[in-house]
Amino acid sequence: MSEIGTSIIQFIVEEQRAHPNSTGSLTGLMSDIVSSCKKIAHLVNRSGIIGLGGAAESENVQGEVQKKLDIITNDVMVEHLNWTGHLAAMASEEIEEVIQIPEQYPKGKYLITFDPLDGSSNIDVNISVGTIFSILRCPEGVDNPTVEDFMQKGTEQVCAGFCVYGPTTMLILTTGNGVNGFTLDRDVGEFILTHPKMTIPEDTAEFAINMSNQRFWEQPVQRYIEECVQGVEGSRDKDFNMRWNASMVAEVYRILTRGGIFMYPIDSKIAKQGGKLRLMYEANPMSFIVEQAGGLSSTGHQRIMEVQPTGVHQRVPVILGSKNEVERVVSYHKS
Ligand code: P6P
Repeated sequence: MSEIGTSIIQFIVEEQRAHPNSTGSLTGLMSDIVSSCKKIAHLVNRSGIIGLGGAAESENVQGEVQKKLDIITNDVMVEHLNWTGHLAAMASEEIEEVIQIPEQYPKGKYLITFDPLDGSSNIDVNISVGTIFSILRCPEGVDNPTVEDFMQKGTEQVCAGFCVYGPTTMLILTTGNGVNGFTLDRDVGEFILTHPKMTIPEDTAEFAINMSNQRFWEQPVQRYIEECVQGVEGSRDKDFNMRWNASMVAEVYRILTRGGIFMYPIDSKIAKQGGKLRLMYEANPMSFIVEQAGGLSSTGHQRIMEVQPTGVHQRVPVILGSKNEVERVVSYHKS
């Protein structure tokens, strides 16, 4: 089943039917996430009109100045999900501690990690931003999950997705059975299947990296990017194009549609913190999606989904996208 025009709810329900002993809880949770994304799309789209642009007077756990929308979209996610009975706990980029389910609500069997508004520094300059989420199973018999219960490798993810608030609002989803893209039809308020079974071309001539960090990169990344820039005048048999949106959701969506390699590698400036992007709610969900679409996702030294987490806000280097280019960068890290 992947006919264009199917609503996301019908798609999710029909996927659930493929798992006879499913309880419908994951379907319910995904439906609540879809509602959150619709609300966030509305707020992002009208932020300038309703005075939600600009910075809040606060910093998040990362020590980054929060945008008003960072806080508001975090509240949207928490308030749409905490009463549903599908979750045992949540973890958010914007909140240091694990978010417990209030006493008055039932708990469920899943854990969710999310970045409610990734790339929010782009809000005020009208560049695409997004919501990224990852769903894990809560360990059996755990009633009050702690950070330890979230420390599961990316391979344990049950579902991952992101919503990109751009010229169109699109929700990209995987439950381990391929990647499907849904476009928000604002006239009816439904996400409609428009990009069934998305796959990433194995080759590409387009790289995405923040070139201003070049002097801080390690040698394998220096070599790879230098070869891309040299093109046919160097050792590569083609010229390359470059993109950098400073918004991971925009980069990953582009790669899903036409291939590419996205890199936020370790560099001497951020080596102490282990990288820039966060494992649990950026790198792992995006890696699940990229791998399900036929791409690869590596730290340069290992598959990102094999990294054993040690903290909810842990950072990792990220090299993801078209299989043959990621393999080339990984080989440079080996030699
Ligand atoms: P820089 C956004 O803040 C983000 O987490 C990713 O979405 C994006 O790819 C990266 O950071 C941008 O980082 O250093 O270019 O601002």
